[in-house]
Amino acid sequence: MIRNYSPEQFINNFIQCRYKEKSMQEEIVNIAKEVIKSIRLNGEEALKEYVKKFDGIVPKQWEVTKEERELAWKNISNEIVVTLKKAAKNIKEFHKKQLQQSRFMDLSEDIISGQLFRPIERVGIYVPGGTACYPSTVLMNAIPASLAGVEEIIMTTPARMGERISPILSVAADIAGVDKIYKIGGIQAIAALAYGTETMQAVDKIVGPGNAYVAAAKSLVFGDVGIDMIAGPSEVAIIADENANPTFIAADLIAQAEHDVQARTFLFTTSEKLLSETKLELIKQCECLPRREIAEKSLEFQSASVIVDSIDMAFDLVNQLAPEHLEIQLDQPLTYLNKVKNAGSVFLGYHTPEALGDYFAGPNHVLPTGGTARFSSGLSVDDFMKKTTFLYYSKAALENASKDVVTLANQEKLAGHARAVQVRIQENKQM
Ligand code: HSO
Ligand code: ZN
Repeated sequence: MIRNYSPEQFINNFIQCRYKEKSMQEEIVNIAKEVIKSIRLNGEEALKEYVKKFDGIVPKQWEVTKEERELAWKNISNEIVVTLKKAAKNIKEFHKKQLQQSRFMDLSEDIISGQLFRPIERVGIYVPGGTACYPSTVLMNAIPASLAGVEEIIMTTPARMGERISPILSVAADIAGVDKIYKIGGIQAIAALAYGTETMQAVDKIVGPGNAYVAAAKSLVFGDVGIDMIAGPSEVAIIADENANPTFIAADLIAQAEHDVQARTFLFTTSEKLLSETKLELIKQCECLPRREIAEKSLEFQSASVIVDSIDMAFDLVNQLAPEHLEIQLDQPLTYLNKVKNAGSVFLGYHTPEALGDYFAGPNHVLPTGGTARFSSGLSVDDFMKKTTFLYYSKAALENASKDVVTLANQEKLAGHARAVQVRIQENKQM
């Protein structure tokens, strides 16, 4: 069960060794390199070859047909449809407010400048099949893309027996505004999205989670296309004092731990009593958990509890950790928000479990992991937009700036740059 660390031990074991853990397995990277190169050079033929090799069966056609998408609606319960729609509505409402308008920075007679906001044209969303086949992931990735105005949203996911994709993923894709779904998984999917084939047009950016093979493939195609991030194991950190409820805390730690044996959970508390009660709760609640083995391994090997002298100290450690999720289970939780420097998403108070955000409330669940919240953010509408600056100078404004630009150009020994200004000034003078 979750082990105790002193603050110093915690820093040594969970923060300072952060970079060593991340190096990707060479073997996986080599396989990804080979598959990507082959699909990039030989398109469709190579794609079929690898799908056959890794999945056993090649689907009759890559794209899920309109009829198949319609049929999926009949294969899931009405209850789940209603719930998916409600979640989609909340996610849409939250993300709509992130939309930014193109804007002028300067708008005078002589100088005009500003920024254009434009959607990325084509986006690919990778959705894993297998056990981590989550409709919530479809909503969280596709809704911000659709709100940004992406022209074509393409989802790829592996097909069961080469033919059927999960009907719930298909319905979630319809609700979230996905244009096309392809029955391809793994490295092959990332390669086909990045470079296109005879039957598939390449995309400009690839988002979405995946296993180690997908992660390696995404990092290899990055640069030729954009990617969202390389997600590591999911994490939660909880800050609590003696007023918190150990049953709630244990439940939230387990909700994180059940994701994956590599998932990480952290509890920072000023109260020894709360910690020991939480440990008892963890044992009790794990007993009747379907994914008990996974959760127990995560709690045993990837997790930590730390007794802190003060809540300020807890925030200091959390800011160094930069967790994906942070729960503040304290009275008056809002008053602590300004202490948060590094975290993907924050959950405030006793009645805001992370699970609420994972599925339903509105904020995105695609978040920076492994300390990357120090410099990056969760998925948002911005990830599907580009910013282009623009500038206009009148003759008079250029004349005003000319001396300074020429000085800098000469200093950099770029006479052509200086001339590009001077020819215009001279022309002005002749007129
Ligand atoms: N906690 C995961 C998201 C998720 N949870 C999906 C359940 N389904 C990473 O934020
Ligand atoms: Zn989750």
